[in-house]
Amino acid sequence: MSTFPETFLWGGAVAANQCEGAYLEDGKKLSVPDMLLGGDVNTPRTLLPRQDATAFYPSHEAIDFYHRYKEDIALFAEMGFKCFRLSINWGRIFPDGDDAEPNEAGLAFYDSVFDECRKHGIEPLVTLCHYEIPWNIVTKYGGFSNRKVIDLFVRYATTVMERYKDKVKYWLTFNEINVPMMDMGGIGSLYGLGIMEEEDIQSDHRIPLTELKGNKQRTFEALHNEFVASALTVRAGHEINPDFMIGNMIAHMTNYPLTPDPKDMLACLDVDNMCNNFCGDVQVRGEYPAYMWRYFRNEGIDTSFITEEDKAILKEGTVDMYTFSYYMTNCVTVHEGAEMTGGNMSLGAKNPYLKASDWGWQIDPDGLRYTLDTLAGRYPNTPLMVVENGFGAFDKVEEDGSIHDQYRIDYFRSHIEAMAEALKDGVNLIGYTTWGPIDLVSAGTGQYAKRYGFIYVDRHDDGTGDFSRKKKDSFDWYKKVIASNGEDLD
Ligand code: P53
Repeated sequence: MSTFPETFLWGGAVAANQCEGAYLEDGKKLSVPDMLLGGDVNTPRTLLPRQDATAFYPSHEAIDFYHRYKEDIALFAEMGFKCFRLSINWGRIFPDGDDAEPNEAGLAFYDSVFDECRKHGIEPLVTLCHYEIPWNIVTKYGGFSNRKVIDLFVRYATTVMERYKDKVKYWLTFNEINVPMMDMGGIGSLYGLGIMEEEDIQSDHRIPLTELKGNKQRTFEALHNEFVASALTVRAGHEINPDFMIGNMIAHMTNYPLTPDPKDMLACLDVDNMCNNFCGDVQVRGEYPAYMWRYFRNEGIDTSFITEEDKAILKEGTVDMYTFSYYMTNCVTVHEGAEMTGGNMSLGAKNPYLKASDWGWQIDPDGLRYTLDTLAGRYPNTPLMVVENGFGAFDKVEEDGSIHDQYRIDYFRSHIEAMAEALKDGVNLIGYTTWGPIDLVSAGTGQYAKRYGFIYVDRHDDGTGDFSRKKKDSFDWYKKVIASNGEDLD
């Protein structure tokens, strides 16, 4: 008897902008990721608010999934995937975001992708917005800070939910909706909310994403508009098909107090509430939590944008499941002099008990059990799903073409063991999709070199490579894991 339920959704997850490429094909226009150049572990990605013909943009071709999805989905099927998480690229359906009619070529593309999944018995899990807001929405509307964008998003969401109502049952509204809470200024607001200050939009030079200007008031207003858009989408989705399971998606960066000092514990509570709990509480419980009202008062945020009508919408549009990404944990302390995590994102103090990836992300499988148990306690009636988890690493192709990624197998094994423990604790966990089952472009650094896949893609940061696919050692390993329903992890 397996610890994992018979119906457990094993699979993998990607985002359109990180794998499709074909950035201007069949009517698509520019979206946020198409403006970004690559960086690396120490160098932030940069943005020039116009296209630069001489630059290399990783999203423009990505891994060419747009033309190779049949081959790729067949490989996922060979591993035994029950579920494939992917996003619909908003800009394929409404290229400018505000077009009068949807783009039929874009709709037809996803028809074929979902048909291909169904052919192999794979259940699609669709993210409606994964960091790929049409660029026109950023420059013309100010992203989600403009209430008109709520309507534009809901129109897009209902268009695709209506079209694919018999092909897709599982939906997520916004990827990692809480990311603006971790990085108020640049990346979170631009990726997640499509907002950039006018001064940056007018810039004639390349801006490192870490230097984008931010505005707290505007960020909270935009985030609120996304909550409303998400709730309206949940409500509309249930009218389109009452069987839909519609979830939220949170980047869960679990924190520990660095020391047993109660002041560290309280600081940890504050960070957790702001970064991890706030958005989930709104989307699962349908209202702003008390600690946020206190925060808004302390910070002098004008909350008049949260209207009575919006509050009713949030209550009616609570999600059917809570999904999250889990990569690492961090520590919080009020004490000075603590060593911080390095890499392309410092998110807290270093944990002396944990090792980190080459990108500074601390590896913590026990933290996944802790996170699952904590979430189950917080939202006892809501099924949970881990929709991203994975290990970004440099891979080496041997002369005979093999790729021995034992480090990746070790990472997954320990995290799957942690999920089994959580299931024994009684957590209602319904599925697991690993991040990047096939190598793709990193969101944080724009690199190809930060590889996540069971499948290797021959494509490199200097633009070379022929896009051919190869199985890594982890491919057969994950296949065995799925075939044994999580029992055979050797
Ligand atoms: P990359 C930050 C921290 C944790 C997850 O990330 C994050 C981010 C934003 O970069 O994003 C999610 O590619 C995101 C994916 C992303 C994946 O994690 O920076 O949903 O789009 O690719 C991994 O290594």
